[in-house]
Amino acid sequence: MSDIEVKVKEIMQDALGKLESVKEMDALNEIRVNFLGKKGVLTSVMKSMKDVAPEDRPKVGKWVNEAREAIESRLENVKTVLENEIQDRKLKAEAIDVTLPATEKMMGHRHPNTIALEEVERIFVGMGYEVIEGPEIEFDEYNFTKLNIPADHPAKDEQDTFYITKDILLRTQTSPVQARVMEKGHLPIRMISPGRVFRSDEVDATHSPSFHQIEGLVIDKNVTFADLKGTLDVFAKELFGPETKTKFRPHHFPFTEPSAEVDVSCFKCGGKGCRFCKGEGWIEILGCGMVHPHVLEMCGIDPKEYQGFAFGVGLERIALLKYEIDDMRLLYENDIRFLNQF
Ligand code: 2NM
Repeated sequence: MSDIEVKVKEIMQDALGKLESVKEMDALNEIRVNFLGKKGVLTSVMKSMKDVAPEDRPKVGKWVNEAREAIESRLENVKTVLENEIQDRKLKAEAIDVTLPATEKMMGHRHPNTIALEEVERIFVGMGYEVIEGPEIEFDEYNFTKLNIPADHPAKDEQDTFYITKDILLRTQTSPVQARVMEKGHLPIRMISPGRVFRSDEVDATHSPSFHQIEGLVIDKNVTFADLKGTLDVFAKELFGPETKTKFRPHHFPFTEPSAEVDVSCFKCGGKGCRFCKGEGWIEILGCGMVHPHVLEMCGIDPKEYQGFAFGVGLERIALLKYEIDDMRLLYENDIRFLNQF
């Protein structure tokens, strides 16, 4: 064997030997560069070709190429093995133990107001009512004037109402929505309007400057107080149970004539009197009446042809009663431990 052939064989053995013990990709690349790179040992043999006799050059070229191919092929094999090892290690490190208990998800809960509202909506939608919402910021005209509330009415006092300008305010009731619907003139009307209302009240167990109302309105030909009584009686029985009785007490509202407040028999004691109804046997739940002819006129409806009844319930009041909550402030804290109970 010629010196040069021995040298090429040695280089090859050296490279293959080093490849046997390679453990990392970096070391593998180092071997590639050292043996096959531009300044590598095998390349330097090729570069020294000028010192080889011309007739020997093809042979030397062949040896070098064979050595290169052997090293390259071994390099590729080792590379595949290393890549598989790296992949295995990665998979092991990222393995998920599916038998571990799952992390608990935080679940929200419907607010008692929402539960009560959906219940009230279900009852009235079942009787053919539409649910119609309107703006929380209103004109004085819709909130008061069109509802027959005179300039000297206590509700209009700056102490009781949040005014934005002289003519614009935060609505104190949802009846302005009904004034707007009446004005549109599509009759008959059967609607409830739920929503947020505002009054300049001090916060305590039964008051909040922002609360919710559901007001109802029916306008048609030949509507009487008997329709109002029948409707609200059905409502009370649906909401508080079939044994519930209703009692209509005369009252005054500017927008209805005659007007009444409605009590329901206590659903805890059945009317005998208990702690819940403060010994009364009755619990007040809403106000109502026949829509005042002047209100109809101001909203463009002829009171000789059409009549109607209206009512208003406090949503919080219903929620507090139905779920036996004794402090309204609990409804505004949104503590999930409280909300989860309903
Ligand atoms: C109540 C009590 C009595 C009422 C009146 C009207 C309207 F727009 F027709 F005039 N809507 N709601 C009304 C009547 C509201 O709340 C205690």
